[in-house]
Amino acid sequence: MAANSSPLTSNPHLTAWVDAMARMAKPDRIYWCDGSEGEKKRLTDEAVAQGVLVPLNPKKRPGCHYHRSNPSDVARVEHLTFICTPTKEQAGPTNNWMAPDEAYKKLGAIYDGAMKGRTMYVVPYIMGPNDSPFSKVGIELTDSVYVALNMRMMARMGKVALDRLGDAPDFNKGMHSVADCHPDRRFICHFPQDNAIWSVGSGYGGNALLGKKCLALRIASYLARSEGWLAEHMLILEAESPQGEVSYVAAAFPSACGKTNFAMLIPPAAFPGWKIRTVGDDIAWMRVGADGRLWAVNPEFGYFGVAPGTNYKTNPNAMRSVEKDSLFTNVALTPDMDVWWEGMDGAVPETLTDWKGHPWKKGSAEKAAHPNSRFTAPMDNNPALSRFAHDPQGVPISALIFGGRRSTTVPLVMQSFNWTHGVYLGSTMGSETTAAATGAVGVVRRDPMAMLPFIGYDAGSYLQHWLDMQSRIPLPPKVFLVNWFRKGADGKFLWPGYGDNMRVLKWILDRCQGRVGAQETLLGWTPREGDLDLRGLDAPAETAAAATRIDLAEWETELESQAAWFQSLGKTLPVQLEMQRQMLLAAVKGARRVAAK
Ligand code: OXD
Ligand code: MN
Repeated sequence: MAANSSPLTSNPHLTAWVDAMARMAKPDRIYWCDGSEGEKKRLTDEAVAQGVLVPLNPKKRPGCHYHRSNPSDVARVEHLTFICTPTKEQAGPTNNWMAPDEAYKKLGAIYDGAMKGRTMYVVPYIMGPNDSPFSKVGIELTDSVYVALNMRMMARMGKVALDRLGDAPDFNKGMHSVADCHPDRRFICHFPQDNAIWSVGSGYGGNALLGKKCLALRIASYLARSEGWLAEHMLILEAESPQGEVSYVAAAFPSACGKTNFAMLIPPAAFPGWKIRTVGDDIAWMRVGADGRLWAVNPEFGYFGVAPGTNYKTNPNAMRSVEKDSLFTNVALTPDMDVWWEGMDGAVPETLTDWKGHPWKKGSAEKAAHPNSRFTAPMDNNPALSRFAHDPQGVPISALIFGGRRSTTVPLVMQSFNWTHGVYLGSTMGSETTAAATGAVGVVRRDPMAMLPFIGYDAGSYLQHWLDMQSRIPLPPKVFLVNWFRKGADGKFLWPGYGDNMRVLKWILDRCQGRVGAQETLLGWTPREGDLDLRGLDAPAETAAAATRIDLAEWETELESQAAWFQSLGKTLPVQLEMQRQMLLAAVKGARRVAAK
C-alpha cells in the first residue's frame, strides 16, 4: 500500500507516540487514514480481497457489506475490562482494576510483534461535532481494517481530526490489536490519568471501536468529573408537537432495553402532527450552557445497533437507516446475499447461511443470527435525524429519563420530587436478569444511570458528581423514571410499549411545562387517571391504571433491597442517597402501618 504511509501530520506528540507503538507491535506497514471517499473504496476493496468483508447484493443493499467475527468474540467482555487508575480505590468496587504498570507490561508483551505481517492503521477521529467545544480528539491504532472502516462510520474520522488537533498533545491514545483473538489474551484496559486505552485480543465493536464505550463513556466520564460536565449512556431525542413546540430529552436505559427504538419512536396514529427525531441513540455528552440550561451533543456519527428484533414495525427508521452503505456483523445471509435476523419482517426464509457460516434450515433450534449481531449505519441515513444532530452547541435538555426492565414495583412513569431524588432514582435503577443470561432469572441487577459497565472511576464518586451538578445547572432538567416492562398477574406486559411510549413522553414534556396534572405519592409524582393521553390506545382502560400503580408492599421490599446495593458501593456513597432511601422507607412503612389499622 503506497498511499499515506508517511504521517499526515507534523504533530510531534502524535508522531512520537505512533513510532513508539509501531516499534512495539512491529507492523509491516503503517497507513494513516485521511477519511476520504477514495480511501473508503480502497480499504473496502482490500477487506473484500482478504475475506474480512463480503459484498451484499447491490440491488437489495447497495453499498453494504457483511462481516463474520471469530465465534468466541461476539460481545463486550466486562470481566476482561479494567480501569487502570493509580490506586484500586480510584477505580472503585464496581470496576475490575489492574495497576497501570502491570497493565502496560502485560499488554505490552501481547502487543510485542503482534502486527508482524499486518498493516497498522492510524485512525484519527473526533467524538462530537467538528467545531464543537464539547468534542474530543482520539487516535486509534489498529491492525483491523474492519475496525478502521467501522470507525469511519461511528466517528468523524480522518484529516478533519488531525486539523482539529494541530500540534496539541491533547488526544486520546488508543492502541488496538486483534493479536491472536484468544480469550486468554483479551484485555480492554483504560488509563484515565494518561487519557489512554489499550485493547487487545478482540475485534468486537464495544471492545475494539475505541471511540465508543472506551473513550466516549469510560474515559469521558472521568474527564467529565474533573471538567464539570456529564458523559452518559443516554439517547437524545427531539420531540416536535403539532403546534411546532420543539423539546429535547435524554434517556438512559441498560443495554437491550429498547434505547434505539425509543430514540427513533414513531408516534401512534392518535398523535397526528407529532414528530420524533433522533439526535443520538446511545451516548450523550452534556454541559451547562451560557443560558443556565443543560445542553447535550451526541459524540457519535453512526449507529451500532442490535439487529435481532429490529423490523419495519418495531423500528422503521432503523430499518431505513440500514438500507444502504451499512455494515452487518454476525447476522444470517439469504441465498441471494441479503441479510436476515430473527424478528425481521416477512416469512422466515426456508434456507440461510447462519452467523457461523453453516447452512441453516427453517425450523432449526439454533438461531440463524447471533443474538448480539449488529448493524453499523451512518446516522445521516436515518430519515428522522434531527437537524441539530451535528450542531456544535448541541440541544437543550428539558427532561432526563431513567428506565430499566422491571416486571413489578416500578410504575410506567414517575417524576422525581427534586434533583437529589432524581439522582437517587437513577442510582437505584436496575433490570431483572432474563433467561438469556446465565444465573438466576428475575434477580434485579442494579445499573446506576445504565452506566455500571461504563463508569471510568469509583461509582460512589460518580454519584456524588451527579449530585454536585445541581449547583452547576441554574435551570436543571426535570428527572423521570420509566418502566415499559411491568407485567400483570397473567405474566403479560401491561403496557404495549414501542410507539405508545409517546403517550408517556407527552406527559413528561407537559410536566416540564407545568401543563398537566400528577399525583404526589410517597415515591414520586405519577399521572392521575386522565393525565396520560390514552386516546386510541389498543389496550383495556385498566392497563394504564395497573401500569402506573404504586404498590407500597412491593416498594417496602424494593427499598429494603436497595440497602445492600448502596452498601456495596462503600464509603464514597453520597450520604444524601442513603438518606433518601431511609426517608422513603420510613414513609412507606408508616403508610402501611396506618393502612393496617
Ligand atoms: C451496549 C451497546 O452494549 O450500545 O450498550 O452496544
Ligand atoms: Mn449502549
